[in-house]
Amino acid sequence: MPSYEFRLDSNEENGASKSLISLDRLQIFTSAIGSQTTSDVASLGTQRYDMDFGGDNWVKIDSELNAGSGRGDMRVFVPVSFFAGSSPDDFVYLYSYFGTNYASGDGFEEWDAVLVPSPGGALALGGVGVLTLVRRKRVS
Ligand SMILES: [Ca+2]
Ligand SMILES: [Ca+2]
Ligand SMILES: [Ca+2]
Repeated sequence: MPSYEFRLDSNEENGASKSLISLDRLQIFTSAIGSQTTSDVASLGTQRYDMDFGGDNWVKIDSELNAGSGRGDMRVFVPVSFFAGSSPDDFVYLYSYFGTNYASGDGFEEWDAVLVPSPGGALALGGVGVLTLVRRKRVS
C-alpha cells in the first residue's frame, strides 16, 4: 500500500548497552498552521498516527547495528490513507519521545521523511513539505 516513510537516525554511543535507546512515543499530525511550538502535543492538529493507539508500545533500537552518524536505524511506514482529507498545503508534525525504557545519550536523534510514490500516480497528500520536529529528551 502507498505509504509515507519516516526515517530515524538515532545517535548513540557504541559499545555495551550504550547503543540501545527506546522510542517510547511517536505521533504524527497535520495542520494548516506551520511553525507551531507547544508542550501540548494534542493541540498540534489532526492526529494521523499514534504508536500507542490501543495500548502502550515502544521500540528497542540498537544504534550500533548500522553504526555511524547519518546512518539510519529505523523506518516507519504510515499508509497514505491515514492522511485522508488533509490538504497538499498542510504541515506535517512528528512528535517523538525517547529514553523511557532505554536511556538516550550522545547526540540528537534525527528524523526525515520520504514520499513513497503510489503505483497509481496521484496521492491524497501532495507531499511532506515541512517536517517540524518536536523533541523531548529525558534528562534524569
Ligand atoms: Ca544512526
Ligand atoms: Ca509508548
Ligand atoms: Ca541520542
